[in-house]
Amino acid sequence: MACGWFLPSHLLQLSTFFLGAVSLVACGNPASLPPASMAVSTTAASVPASAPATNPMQATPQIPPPGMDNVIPRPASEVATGGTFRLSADTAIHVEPATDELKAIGQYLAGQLNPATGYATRVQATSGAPARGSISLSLSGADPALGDEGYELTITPGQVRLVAAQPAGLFYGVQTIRQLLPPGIDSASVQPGPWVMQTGTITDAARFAWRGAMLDVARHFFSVKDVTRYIDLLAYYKINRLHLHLSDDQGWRLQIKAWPNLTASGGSLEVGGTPGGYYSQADYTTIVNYARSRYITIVPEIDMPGHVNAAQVSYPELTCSGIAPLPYTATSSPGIPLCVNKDITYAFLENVIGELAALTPGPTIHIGGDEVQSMSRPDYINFVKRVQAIVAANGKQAIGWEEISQSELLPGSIAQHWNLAPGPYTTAAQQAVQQDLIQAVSQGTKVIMSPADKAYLDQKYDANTALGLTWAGYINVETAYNWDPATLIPGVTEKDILGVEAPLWSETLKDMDDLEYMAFPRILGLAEIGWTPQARRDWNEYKLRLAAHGPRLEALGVHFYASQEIAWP
Ligand code: TNX
Repeated sequence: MACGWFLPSHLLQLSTFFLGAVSLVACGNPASLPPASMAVSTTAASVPASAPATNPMQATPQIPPPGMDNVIPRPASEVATGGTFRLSADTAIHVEPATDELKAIGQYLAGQLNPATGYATRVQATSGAPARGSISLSLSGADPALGDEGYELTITPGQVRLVAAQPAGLFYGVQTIRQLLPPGIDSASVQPGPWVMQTGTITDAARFAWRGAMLDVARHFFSVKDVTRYIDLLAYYKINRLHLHLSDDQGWRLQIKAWPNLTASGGSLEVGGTPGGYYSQADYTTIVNYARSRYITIVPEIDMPGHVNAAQVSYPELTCSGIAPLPYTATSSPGIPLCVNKDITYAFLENVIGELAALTPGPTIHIGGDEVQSMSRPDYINFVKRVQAIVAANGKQAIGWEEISQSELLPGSIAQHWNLAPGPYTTAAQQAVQQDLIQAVSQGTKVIMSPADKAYLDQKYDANTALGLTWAGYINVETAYNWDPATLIPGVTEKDILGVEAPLWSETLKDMDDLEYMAFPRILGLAEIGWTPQARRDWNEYKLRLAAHGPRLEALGVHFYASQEIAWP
């Protein structure tokens, strides 16, 4: 690529979005509200599962009953045996062995069931056969082929028995148990039941090890409470990575003790000029630990060498001129990168990455690397090399957006594909980046697939979506579901792919309702792409399972987009 820096189409489009919004507001038009007919926001208490809302305009669809065929992501295999198991006030959850970790998984399950059942289901240590009517979670006798995340669930009229080789497998099996119960189980208040499950056996394991979501907390800040709610919802669909985009032009969101202005000054605003916010190191640790209790690894990103205006506002010495830029609260990018030839830049990065690595138990640190304007290719390549070395010196692996594959990558470094899939709309510069990606893959680099025209949750569903952008095209529920990561880029095949990730950029998303509206239901499709064998995925079949999940999302109070592609009950 002859210095292939391009002005990304999303940057051009963002300015248009906000100019449009400003002029509409000036006319008194509530342009930022989603159309009422599309927003589904109900509290758990207002929609009892036994009395789902009906729309007389829609034909009654064929909805599979809660059962073996009702799980998202679809399990690798299931066999129904035609009977039923009934959860009762006498049901106990047995764990074996009774380690703290298994007791915590048992307690988590009890915590998911008790609000809706009204029972006081408790966790017991087991030695010997668990009592009739119980749910048992066990690590003994598991087939090692179940791997790190797989499980086997056997339901008979007398017992629910979940076995896995590792605790994570039990946690994912617990999500399946929740989904095999009627949708009212997800309510925060007592529901009528009965709490019946179909009998049979599910043997299940993940297709990909990396099943991720990304949240941009830099363009708009999201509180610890918001992030932990998102974590809970992601866990329900067996997602196991949450990538936090912690810094960008508009805000720096993580306290760094050696460079306090980053948050004092760089964290104070967000897009639109409203007050921003940041996570103290204690807040960040709260998020990390909460995620860990849901078997989700936090992947922190500090974007560099571009998208750094907030850092440069806080510390002008990070620019080549030494002059502080103005705070940036629009949605494009001022495009001034870190000064790659100054020593202080690397002193800064050693401190930032050092503190971040010490706070992060997960193995990976995301170094951004995207959309760098006004820097030569040799400078960029050299910068990526130096930053990879800093990450490695702190005992971590580096991940970067796919542009980093222009540089020589260390073994263990990971590239995240995001540009449009190759095709008629791919620019020459994007194609050049993809050639570099294919080259890196041929030398052993692993890839996370986040193609913008399929996996980007900030893109509008269709022309009627009030929130979001369109630079990568409209992404309806079908488009978000109907693709296979292993056949998207010639030269990047199943063995090269660590997994998938759905980024949620927040230029246009101000709060949790906005976030949920764009993420749900598309993130369920991404979760299934990451988990389910490709041969078990079919849009026409998935549509029915997704429809049956509508009442679950309602019971959870999720402000999802009730797309007309789906025949919701
Ligand atoms: C591109 S994807 C970006 C982000 C924007 C996003 C908006 C990537 C690596 N960079 O800075 O927020 O598009 O869709």
